[in-house]
Amino acid sequence: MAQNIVEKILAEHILSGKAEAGSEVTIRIDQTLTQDATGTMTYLQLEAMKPTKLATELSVSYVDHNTTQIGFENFDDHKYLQSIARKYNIHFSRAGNGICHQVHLERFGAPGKTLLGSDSHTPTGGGIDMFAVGAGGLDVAVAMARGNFTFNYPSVTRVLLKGKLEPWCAAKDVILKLLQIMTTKGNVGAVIEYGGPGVKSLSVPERATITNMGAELGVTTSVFPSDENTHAFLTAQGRSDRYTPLEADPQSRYEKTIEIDLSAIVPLVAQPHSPGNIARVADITGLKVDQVVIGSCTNSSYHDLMIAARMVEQHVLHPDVSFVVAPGSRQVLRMITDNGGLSALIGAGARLAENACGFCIGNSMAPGTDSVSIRTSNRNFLGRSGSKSAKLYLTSVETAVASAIKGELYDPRRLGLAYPKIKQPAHFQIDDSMIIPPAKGESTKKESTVEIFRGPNIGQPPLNDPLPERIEGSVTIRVGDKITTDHIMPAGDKLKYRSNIPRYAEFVFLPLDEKFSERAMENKNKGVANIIVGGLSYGQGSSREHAALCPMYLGVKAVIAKSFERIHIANLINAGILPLTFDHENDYELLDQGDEVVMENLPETLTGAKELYLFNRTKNIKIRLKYMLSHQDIQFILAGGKLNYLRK
Ligand code: MIC
Ligand code: SF4
Repeated sequence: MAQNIVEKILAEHILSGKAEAGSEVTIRIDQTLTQDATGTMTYLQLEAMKPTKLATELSVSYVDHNTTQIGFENFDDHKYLQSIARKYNIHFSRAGNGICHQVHLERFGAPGKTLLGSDSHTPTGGGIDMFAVGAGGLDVAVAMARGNFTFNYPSVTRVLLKGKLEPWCAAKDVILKLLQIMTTKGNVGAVIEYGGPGVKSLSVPERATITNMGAELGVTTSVFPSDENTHAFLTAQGRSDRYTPLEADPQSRYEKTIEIDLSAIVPLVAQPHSPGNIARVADITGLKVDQVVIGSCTNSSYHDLMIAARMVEQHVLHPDVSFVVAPGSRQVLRMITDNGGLSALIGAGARLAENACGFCIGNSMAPGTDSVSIRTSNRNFLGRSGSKSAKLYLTSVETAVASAIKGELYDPRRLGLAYPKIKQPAHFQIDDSMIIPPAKGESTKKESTVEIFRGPNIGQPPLNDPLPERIEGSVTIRVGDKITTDHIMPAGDKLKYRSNIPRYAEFVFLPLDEKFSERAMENKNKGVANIIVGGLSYGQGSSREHAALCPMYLGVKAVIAKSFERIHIANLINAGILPLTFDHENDYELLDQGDEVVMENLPETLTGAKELYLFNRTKNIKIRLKYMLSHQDIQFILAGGKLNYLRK
């Protein structure tokens, strides 16, 4: 039978379950990646599983998020990660080598492979035809220890690309267009497969910009075919041996098809405070700009940086704009250094930021009060930049630089410049000296002699209690639709507490309610369970399992929402927190902050697939709830989380 690309890759990797949309399957994972902000907890959980050997073909630990190093915490954590990498035969990409997704694409990504990463933008790897999925740290630890990952077999949406982009219109505008069509909610369980004649006009880094922001659609991942452009990219990276062609068979089937004519794409912008709030750049006039930032895993490739360099070569930047450039990797930085691109940028007044996440996660370059920041990154959630009143607009590099030149959000087509032609180099500059490979022979030793470095910031992975008979508690907070993990567990200057759950838990829901953590702790100390009530698409955004672990630490026992996003619901289950939905969405209105509630006979109800009710004592009403949990999920919840279950 004709197969699409997703079906082909999954057929090669499926270990158990039915290849049917929505049914639970377990697949073999070839590669994993972690980054430092989720990595410390991932490896603490890996250690707790006591594996003797890793089950993956390749695992890489990157340091790219927490590189600001104010205080001792980050550096200590990096040392912990480096010692763990040595112990478990993991490649270690040192601080300074670049953003995990960019470096992985350059140095490790390979068509047809599966990749599980403890970062929601792991699907960047789909640009090189990997089935690359973001997950919580514990799931990545399990993939390293056991070589597999369990998820719902996806439904495949085809995005058929026709035509070719016009000058000044970029890959970023294509994904912003798709965000306009599909929005950021309601896409859980889908995978996007790109196809059609337009694919050939896009290079691997351009494809990676598109698959990167599939994360914002909420899809499981996105993939491009592997073709001559994939071959050219791998060859230029000195890795042509990793090339295998992979295309969809003619007549293969898709759940649905969306057609995009690339030649009709125009510069677009995601306005505050959602990547799905799309408008045409040309339709927004007179928006004064205070800051422009080029970078992040979405737009920090050699191609992106060179577009910026060529544009500013021909112009002086607007004096009211602070212009920041953060290359994606050491490879990109060295290449633009050697070819004069960097000099052009600095000559124009660019501030060079580290080739790391930095500004994107809000731990540097925070914009000022009420200011407007144009960024090439992927998320513009309220407060994410580190400045609550700032307004973040997400655009292509072309639009961002045009805006830096003009001092206002500006359609690059109006600059009247010749569009810079940036050719993919025949050979990228290859220098892997900042990637420490696994020590030869370490894996064959029975007892590793590697000593693990643990600074005072490194805690223990928190554990939940087994699910009780009844949950008696209070609605500690009720939040609205599209609550992101940045709302639940802010990053920015708090990021350094990622390895220290009790400390980090002090900031749960900080952007929404400064008193939440205190209230939850008080309840916990009185033996009252905390219940969170959420709206649609609860837990959008990042893969950070801290958005489940910290609430769990504070005694949150259940989250009742209108709907959940994929990674976050998995993280809640892993933490032993019950994720529940309303039978009638309007019942959301029947639960207010402070209401006293009770749920009874929980283990029996879940294992017997019985109806679940919550009794709201304050309002004296019974509310019917739903749970979409697999047999396996229920086992994890009964045990008080996946780690408890696995250790038993
Ligand atoms: C993000 O972009 O929000 C992050 C920081 O990369 C997160 C991971 C994290 O919170 O550490 C992600 O996207 O998963
Ligand atoms: Fe880093 Fe930003 Fe990409 Fe997250 S989205 S991995 S913080 S660059």
